[in-house]
Amino acid sequence: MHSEIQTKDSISFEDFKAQVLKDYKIAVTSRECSILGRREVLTGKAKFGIFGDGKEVPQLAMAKAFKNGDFRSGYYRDQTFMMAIDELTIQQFFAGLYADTNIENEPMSAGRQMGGHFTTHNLNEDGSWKNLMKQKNSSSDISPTAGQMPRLLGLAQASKIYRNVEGIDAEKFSDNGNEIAWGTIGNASTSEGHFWEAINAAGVMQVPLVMSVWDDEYGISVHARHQTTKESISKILKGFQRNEDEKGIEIIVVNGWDYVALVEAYENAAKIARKEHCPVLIHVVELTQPQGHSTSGSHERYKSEERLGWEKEYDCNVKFREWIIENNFSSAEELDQLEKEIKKEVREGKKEAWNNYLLPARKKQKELIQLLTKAAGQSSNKNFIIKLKNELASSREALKKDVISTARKALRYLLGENSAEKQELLKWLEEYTEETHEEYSSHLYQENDSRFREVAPEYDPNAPEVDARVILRDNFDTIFSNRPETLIFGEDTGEIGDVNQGLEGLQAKHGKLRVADTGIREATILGQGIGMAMRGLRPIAEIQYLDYVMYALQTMSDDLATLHYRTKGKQKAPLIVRTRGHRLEGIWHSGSQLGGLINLLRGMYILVPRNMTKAAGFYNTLLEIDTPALVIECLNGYRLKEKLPTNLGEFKTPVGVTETLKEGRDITLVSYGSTLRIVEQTAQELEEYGINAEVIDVQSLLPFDLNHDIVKSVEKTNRLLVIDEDVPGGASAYILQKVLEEQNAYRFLDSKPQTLTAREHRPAYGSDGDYFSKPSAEDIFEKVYAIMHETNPAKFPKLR
Ligand SMILES: Cc1ncc(C[n+]2csc(CCOP(=O)(O)OP(=O)(O)O)c2C)c(N)n1
Ligand SMILES: [Mg+2]
Repeated sequence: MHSEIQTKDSISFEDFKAQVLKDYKIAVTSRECSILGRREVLTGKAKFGIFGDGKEVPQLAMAKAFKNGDFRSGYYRDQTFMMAIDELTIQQFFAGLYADTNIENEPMSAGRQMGGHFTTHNLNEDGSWKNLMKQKNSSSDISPTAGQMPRLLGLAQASKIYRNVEGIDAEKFSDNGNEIAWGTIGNASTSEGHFWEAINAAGVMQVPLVMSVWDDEYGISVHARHQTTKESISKILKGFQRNEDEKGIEIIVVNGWDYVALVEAYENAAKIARKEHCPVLIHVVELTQPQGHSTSGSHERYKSEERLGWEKEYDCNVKFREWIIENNFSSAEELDQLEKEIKKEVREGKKEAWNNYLLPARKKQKELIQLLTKAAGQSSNKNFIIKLKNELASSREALKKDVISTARKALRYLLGENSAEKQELLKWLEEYTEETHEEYSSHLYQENDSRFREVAPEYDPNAPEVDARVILRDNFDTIFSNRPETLIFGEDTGEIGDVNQGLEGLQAKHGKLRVADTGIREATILGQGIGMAMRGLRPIAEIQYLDYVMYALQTMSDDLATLHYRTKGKQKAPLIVRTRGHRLEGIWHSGSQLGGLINLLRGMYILVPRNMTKAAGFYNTLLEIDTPALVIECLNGYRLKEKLPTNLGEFKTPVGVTETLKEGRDITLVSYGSTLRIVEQTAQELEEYGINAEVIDVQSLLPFDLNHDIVKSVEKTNRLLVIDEDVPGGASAYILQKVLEEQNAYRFLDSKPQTLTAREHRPAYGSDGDYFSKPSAEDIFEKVYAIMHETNPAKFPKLR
């Protein structure tokens, strides 16, 4: 349905008319989808509906200015735009509502996200990039309001990098940085910090971003007077407006029902952003919600009669229709006829989507009915199984869960029996379970990424011992020299070369765009990384300290960690997040909250190297693969001495592989990061008391010990203690779960498996605060000793 920008001036009346009518058709089709969509929810066929009704006309204008290579980062109101760029059909719209898991039917997320979360397919089947310059691109939406803002900044920044950095292979991603990142957001969501952070950063960075605010005066039931100072985002952003002397952002205000003004506004905005790389905000006012916010409630509860009346009159589709008739592009009768045809088309598309959705379960239902009939024939519980079968057969619109749950219940009636029919049923159930795993649980990580092998660091015979930060610095230098698509940015990252000098001198060598300082704004630092990674660059986003990852956590958890999963492998953001933590002091600088992170960041790797050679090896590995990762360097390790390897940029630390640092017979001590050094030291002290401990460095919390090496150690020592500086029940409990439940280490244990962690509260400040908050060498010694005492009190008499 898409049409390129062509306005009245440049084309004939007939052509213009055809374009207008085509647009009207999209607007009406989209509206009809919203109306029928709501009905599908109210009748129970779909779970939830949130639609783009009342926002159709501005999205047509945005689609006209949107070119191949451009990116959208928006929210759930944008169905009309997606239709206008030819990336959403009627059937696909409804397949999204029903959560059809077939990606051919439901390309937005294969049923993994609710309807209204839009995406385009940017990767080939094997995970490699498509040519993004040959298509229109939409980054995959997420539900948290303003969650799209950090990523938008990075999508725009990529154009700046492609325009200004030499030597990057841009063929699939950019034509001299002419691409725009188009943001959309609701008026109320501009109250979120993410919005302000991104707008300020865009003004500072001067990146080609066009931000549309769809303003319908409400955020669900809450009116603008509770949301926005002066009830107008464009009014209060006035200080950002660029002028002749100062850079800033361009601000345009336009009525959402005025087709001509909208087309002009979007054309104008696109020109400014593409050419000048100046961010533009378009405040689209006077929009409506013909059906209210979503299917969860009705807006009659909170809008006045007067407002509801106004919304009817200023409905953008109604106004568009009036304008078409006034200008003689069509008559009321012709439009009536067109609308009638569209209604029919949408009804039919909806029906087809529903049938397609039911088809796979229906096929399985039939198969199971046959299997149950056969199994019942051989069973002493025949009647019960037939009853189950009949119940399933009577369901006219059975879901997959109905079918599979019937099969699982039937197995209970076949307990103790061993017929060939039962075996057939079991096999069917196993295969079907595997299929559903693929439908609902695949693509959390990029397959094969964890299979990367180690490349050991190499050393000259007289390799110098250097401050460990030098290894990082020289390794980064090699990376930036060899790979023009890599870049690093964060607070104090550029000019001074990070707070620990791991990038010393690299800005001067590789340029201000590639080794860059940013403002203090962790969420959008992360977003810069996500957006640029989605456009083929290899960014490293630096968060100054692990404690401040919390500001970026929403973006990491909701956006980055879910991207590959929620698009079923159709989009990726191979971003490295670099930070430093562990073993500092006090509530705000202890850098130890690993339990929280491993729970919230499934979909990313979390790597905890014990020294800088290991850390540098992780960066070298991660640049070869696509899974996003968080690398936590040891804050107290930068000035410790390590030998400088010769194969910088090449040696690799594998993910998901532990390392045994000390062999032992009596007990397995498992730890990671800075705490590990204390564990190693204590293990030596234990030797003096006849306790021979094995020490294992986890190195990689996600993925965790893929070779199951820890259980091999426990098999030998029969005792297990996990030590870290997180809270009790945090990362140490995760490690225990993995080792006991997945690796079945319980079989080999002669003593209770235990954890030794920090106290439950946040760590107190100062050397004493640290000693009394986190596990000390004495704590570790005494804990291990107590375990050995319990085993052999005669050999290890009570210590205290
Ligand atoms: C972080 C977060 N808080 C709350 C919600 C629930 N929620 C969904 S939409 C919405 C209102 C958004 O209003 P607005 O930004 O004006 O967009 P509109 O729906 O009006 O187009 C809210 C509160 C959410 N999705 N995310
Ligand atoms: Mg709103």
